[in-house]
Amino acid sequence: MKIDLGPVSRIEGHLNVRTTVENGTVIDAQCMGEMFRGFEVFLKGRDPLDAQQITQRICGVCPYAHAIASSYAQENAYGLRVPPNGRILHNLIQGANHLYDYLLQFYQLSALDFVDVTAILKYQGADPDLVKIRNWVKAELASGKPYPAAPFLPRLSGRYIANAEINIGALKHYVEAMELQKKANSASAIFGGKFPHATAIFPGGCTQDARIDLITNYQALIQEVRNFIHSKYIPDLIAVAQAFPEYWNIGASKGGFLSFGLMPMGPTPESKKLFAAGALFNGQVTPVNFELITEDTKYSKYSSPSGLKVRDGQLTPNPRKAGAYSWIKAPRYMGKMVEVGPAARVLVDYYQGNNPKVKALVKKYAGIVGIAPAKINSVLGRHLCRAISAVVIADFLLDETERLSPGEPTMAEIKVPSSGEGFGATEASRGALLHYIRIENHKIDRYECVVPTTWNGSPRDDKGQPGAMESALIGTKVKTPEEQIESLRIVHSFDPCIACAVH
Ligand code: NFE
Repeated sequence: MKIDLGPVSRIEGHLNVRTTVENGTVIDAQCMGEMFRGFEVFLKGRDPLDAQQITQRICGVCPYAHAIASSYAQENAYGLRVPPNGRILHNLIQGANHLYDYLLQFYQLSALDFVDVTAILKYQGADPDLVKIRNWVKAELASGKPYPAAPFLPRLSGRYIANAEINIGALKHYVEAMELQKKANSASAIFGGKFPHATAIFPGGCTQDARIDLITNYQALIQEVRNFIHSKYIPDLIAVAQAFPEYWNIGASKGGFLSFGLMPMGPTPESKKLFAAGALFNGQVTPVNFELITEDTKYSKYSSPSGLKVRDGQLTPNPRKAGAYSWIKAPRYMGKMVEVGPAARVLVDYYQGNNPKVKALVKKYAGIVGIAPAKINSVLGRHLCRAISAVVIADFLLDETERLSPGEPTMAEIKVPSSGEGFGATEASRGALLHYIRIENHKIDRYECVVPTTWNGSPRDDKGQPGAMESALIGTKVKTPEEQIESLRIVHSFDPCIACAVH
């Protein structure tokens, strides 16, 4: 029996997941990106220095990642040497955005897959947020509406957390997390400009100065976010993991892992990074080579040739193409399917032995929840790796602020050459992000983005290999095939963003 799970809610953009279920098992899954955008088409012919501004509009969740990837690509194309302050401010703006995004993903986009919201009806206390939620849920349930108390209810059939205290605590944190997201965004805005589309991020650094008052404001905000991560986010995550241990064994993708590395600690984007770059197959990490990336289009709604390298990328929409089922292309590394995102970022770093803190945190949290690092390839593993990323990044950002030199330059002088090309790669919160720019006659001649959800949410490639999310869904046992809370939990663990994926 074929069942469409779309439109999938609590994600960004329009995604359908078409499943085929037999005897309570998903035997096939197709991820269908259901929108077209065309950024690469309309970037052609523009001033190269517009690229880090325009590409931020790909997404309202991870705009800074696009600005950073575009800036790195242009820095490479222009041969810029960024002053230390510029590199650090890039990191401070981007890192705060990661913290915002992890809290959003866990509380607003995933927690309600596990938390029993109806527990609030038992709440007897006087916390104003919880009283408000309780009264609202009660009134909605009594209203006779077909979908009362959305987005909290209605729920899909399945088991939720049983402990009322944990459920009620999680709802309180659901509300608090939004305040902390605001603080993380305010921290980014101090140097980057108003969220979501920062005007201060440029190739060569940042147009804002590294003033001491700005630094202390930034530190205070990140310190508050860090406290929340340690006191609420991590304990809530562990509570979910302990209530649903079966999800260490559900939702493994069936390929390799790819990370482009996050936050350079030296003068160039290629310097040693907080999280290492690498491609991971069978426990072996190899250096990333952008020339090994190709994009297949057999099942994508484009008539552009299949298997092109990034620098040759083309985008000719063909909505009625026979056999095509998605607006997302199918990027592959060495012709192989890979998962990108928090699990890839942590596993690549772990196996490479790059950051001792990452290794220690994997061991610590794996110990607390009683799993082996290999189980990171799972629904809970992706959630755990977001939390590990949050802990590592929050500490790093506070350290980075100490390395700023107030009064020193924050920008390199920019001279755009008449022609040139450059790759820029980073880790967006959802994973490996690559921008490529080619300049001719001072204008953008070609621009290509290979985006995290393009990897994870890809359709089949020309060889018929499923994308990472498709592969994670195939084989899943589902108790109620029409609803499939198990499949939804898998999809949410990838945190897909279709606006980015189709760009
Ligand atoms: Ni629109 Fe994004 C992130 C990027 S995902 S959210 O993180 O790049 O494809």
